[in-house]
Amino acid sequence: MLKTLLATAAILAVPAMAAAQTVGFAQIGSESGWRAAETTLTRQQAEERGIDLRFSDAQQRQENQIAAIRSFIAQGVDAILLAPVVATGWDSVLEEAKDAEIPVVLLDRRVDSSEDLYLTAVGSDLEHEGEVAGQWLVDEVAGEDCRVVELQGTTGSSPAILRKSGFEKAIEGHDNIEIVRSQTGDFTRSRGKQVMESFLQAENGGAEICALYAHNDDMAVGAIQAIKEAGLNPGEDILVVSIDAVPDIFKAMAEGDANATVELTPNMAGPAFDALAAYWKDGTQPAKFIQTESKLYTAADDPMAEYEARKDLGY
Ligand code: GZL
Repeated sequence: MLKTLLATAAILAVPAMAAAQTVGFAQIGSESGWRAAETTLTRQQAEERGIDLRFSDAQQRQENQIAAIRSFIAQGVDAILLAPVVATGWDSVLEEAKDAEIPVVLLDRRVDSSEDLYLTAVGSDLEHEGEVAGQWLVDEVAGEDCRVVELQGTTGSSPAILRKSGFEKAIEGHDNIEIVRSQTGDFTRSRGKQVMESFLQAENGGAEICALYAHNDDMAVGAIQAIKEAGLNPGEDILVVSIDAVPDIFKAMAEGDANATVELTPNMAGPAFDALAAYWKDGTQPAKFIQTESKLYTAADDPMAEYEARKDLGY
C-alpha cells in the first residue's frame, strides 16, 4: 500500500512536460544572403528549443508584416518575433499585441515605437557598423583624395539610416573623402548592380570613383559585377567596403574584388529565445537592447577560411 502511495505521489510530483511554446516570426523577406541565413538559424534555434515556429515572409512589405502579426495574435501565440522592414508605423499593431499580452521581440532592425511596446530588441549597433566601415576607408586612403559612391539599404529602414550616419561620422573632418553619389539599392544584388551601373555612367565610366560603400554585401557583390562590366578592377580601381560578412564577400575578397566587410551575426534568434525562456518562466524582464558584435574583416584575414566557415550556414 505504502509503495503504491509513494509511486503515485512520485508520478504526481513530476511536472507535466511544458507544452511547446508557439512563436510567430514576422520575417522581412529573403532579399539578401544574410536574411536567408537569419531565417535558417531562427528555424534551427527554435527546433533545438522545441519551439513551434510559425513563419511569415513579407516580401519586404510592411503591410504584410502587420497582417502576419495580427494573424499570430488571433492564433494566440506565446510570443512574436519581428524583423521590422522599416522603422515607423508599428505603434498600432504593437499595442494590439500588448493588449493580447503577447510579448514581441524585435530582431535585427529597430522601430521608433515606445520601448514598452516590445520585450526586447536583439541586434547590432547599426551606426557603429557604418563607423567601422568609414574608419577602414579613412585608414586605407591615408589622406589621399577619395570620391565615394554609396549604395543605401532599404529606404526608411534603421540600418539604412544608421549605417549612413555612422559612415558620415567616421569621414567627418577628413575633407579628402567625399560621398559624391548615394542611392538605395534596397539591400538586393540586382538593384545594387543596376544602381552601380548608373553611378558609373554618371561618373565618366567610373574613372573618378575611388570607393564604393554598400550598406550590405549583397549590393556590393552586384556592384562588383557592374564594375567589371565597365572594364574596371573592383578592389583596386574602386575600393569596395560593405557590411554583413556573407560567404560571397569573402570569395570576392580572395579574388581581389572586395576589400573589407563588417560582420553582422545572423543568429539573433538565440539571444531572443533565451530572453523569452526567462520571461515565460518567471516574468523576467530582459534589457531593452541585446547587442550583437560587429567585427571588421579585410582581405588580410584569410578570406577563404572565412568563406568555408560560413558557406553552410544557410546564406
Ligand atoms: C541589417 C539587416 C540588413 C542586412 C541586409 O541589420 O537588417 O537587412 O544588412 C538585410 O543584408 O537585407
